Amino acid sequence: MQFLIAVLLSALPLTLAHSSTSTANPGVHSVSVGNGALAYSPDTITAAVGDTIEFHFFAPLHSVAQGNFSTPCTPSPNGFFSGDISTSSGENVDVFTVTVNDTNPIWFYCVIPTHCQLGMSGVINPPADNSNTLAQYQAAAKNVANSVTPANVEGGVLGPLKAATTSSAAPSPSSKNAGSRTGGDIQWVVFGLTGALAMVFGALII
Ligand SMILES: *[C@@H]1O[C@H](CO)[C@@H](O)[C@H](O)[C@H]1NC(C)=O
Ligand SMILES: *[C@@H]1O[C@H](CO)[C@@H](O)[C@H](O)[C@H]1NC(C)=O
Ligand SMILES: [Cu+2]
Repeated sequence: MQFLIAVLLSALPLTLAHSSTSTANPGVHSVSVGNGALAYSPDTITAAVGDTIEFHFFAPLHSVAQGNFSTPCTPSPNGFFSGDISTSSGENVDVFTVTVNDTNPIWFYCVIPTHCQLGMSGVINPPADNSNTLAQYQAAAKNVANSVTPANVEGGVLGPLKAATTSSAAPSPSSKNAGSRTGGDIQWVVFGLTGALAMVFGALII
């Protein structure tokens, strides 16, 4: 019995610590990138601090980079960048997830040549007073000769979304690392819970 309690107590902190990141689900905003058009859908997102934006990439080749309003199709220093995401058909398994840290406007564009000029851009939390608008950004983008690609993939997490029901699935080999990774948390929670339950049943049988 002491052993059983020890097992349960040891599993508990693991479960609590990880459930706060895996199941606490502040606003998650899903954005389609180039799904049948040179556009983000939606292209305007209102997000709270702590919310996450999930960029879902479609064929054939798109990206998302953070930029300044005043310099369309050009990255902002230390802004996020997904890298160029090449997809043979449909939707890529990799999703680029960015966390919103404040409510300042965040402008973003696709770095693939001509895409930003043709209107592939968007904004998170546009100014409430309409001092800067996405329409203005897109109009100015038409006059930009060449889009600029950021030097590094950074500022977000690139990889397949984890489904809570596929705890035994091995991580996809195509999964790439863009700074940090949150994958695997759910597996450990399920593993811990399964182990604890097995101990309980084992103890009952004995
Ligand atoms: C973008 O804006 C930031 C902050 O206002 C500024 O420091 C930076 O120089 C700007 N970058 C470009 C390329 O305009
Ligand atoms: C929020 O902060 C994280 C951690 O520093 C960073 O990776 C991410 O790019 C930031 N989000 C934005 C929109 O700048
Ligand atoms: Cu694009």
